[in-house]
Amino acid sequence: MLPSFVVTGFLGSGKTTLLVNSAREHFSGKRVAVIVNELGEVGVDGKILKNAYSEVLELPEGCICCSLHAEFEKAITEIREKYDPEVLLVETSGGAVPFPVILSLQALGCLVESVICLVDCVNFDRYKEDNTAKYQIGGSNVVVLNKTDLAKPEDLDRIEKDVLEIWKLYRPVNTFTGEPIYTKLKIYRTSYGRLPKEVFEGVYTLPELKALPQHPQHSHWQKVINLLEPLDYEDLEKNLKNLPEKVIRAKGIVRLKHHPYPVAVNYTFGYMDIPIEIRDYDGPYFLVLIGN
Ligand SMILES: Nc1nc2c(ncn2[C@@H]2O[C@H](COP(=O)(O)OP(=O)(O)O)[C@@H](O)[C@H]2O)c(=O)[nH]1
Ligand SMILES: [Mg+2]
Repeated sequence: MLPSFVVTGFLGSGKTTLLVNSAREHFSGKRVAVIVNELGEVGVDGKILKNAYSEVLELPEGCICCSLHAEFEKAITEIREKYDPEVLLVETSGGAVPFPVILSLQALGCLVESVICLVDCVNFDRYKEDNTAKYQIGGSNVVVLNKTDLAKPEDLDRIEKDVLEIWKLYRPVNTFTGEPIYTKLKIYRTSYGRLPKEVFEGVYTLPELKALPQHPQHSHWQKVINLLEPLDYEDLEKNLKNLPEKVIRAKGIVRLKHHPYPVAVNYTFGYMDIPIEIRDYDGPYFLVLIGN
């Protein structure tokens, strides 16, 4: 059976960062394939992941837990036939819940080693009431309290308590007996998703799910802005900061004035990160806005 890991978590919580920073290092020397599903017409994460992994399959537009269900299963089969990976990593979109993804993987003969849910400790209080976020926590058996470098230490204990409560309420249960199917949750605290190797050594293998548990309604939208001209960095920052609050996330690949290379832009809940250079990019320039 092909060992696989599902990385889930709310928009901007650090899923791609974890895959680039930590998983890659722990799997060095192994054939690793990555399937990434993003909200957004053109994949930004796919391009960042391709810098780190040789075999990356992108499923843009739509969501692997509902509209792209069949495409996701096709992608698993395709990537296995083409590449014969030793490990499969799946990054779900920030708007997806993990159960249907787990079911598809298990149905196609993958051993789901763990479902890792990233929690954005800086923005948790803003999104913790979101139904999708609750099912993401409930559907995981490893939770990573991420962005601890920016969070207040006193908030971390409270967030951990909240997460555990959500997990107990939203984890899948046996439909007949009502008994929880997952009995253990491991919680880590990290910055930039730097997890210890043990997480990737199959110590948290999930039991098999037999049926699809409840599934929340999705309510995310996205808008793509195509950019024809290079942008002024200060203007870009100012415009992103002035976006309406319903825009949770913005990302894209842009050209900046006075800068030689295209850069990937990342904005989450009012905060813009330092852009990352993508030197060999020659595709279109765009920003995707994602909101509730
Ligand atoms: N300060 C800080 N920033 C982080 C951390 N983890 C991720 N980020 C940043 O948060 C933004 C969103 O991360 P990304 O991995 O793209 O999130 P995803 O949408 O869940 O895949 C990026 O700009 C990351 O550099 C962290 O632990 N600390
Ligand atoms: Mg991502």
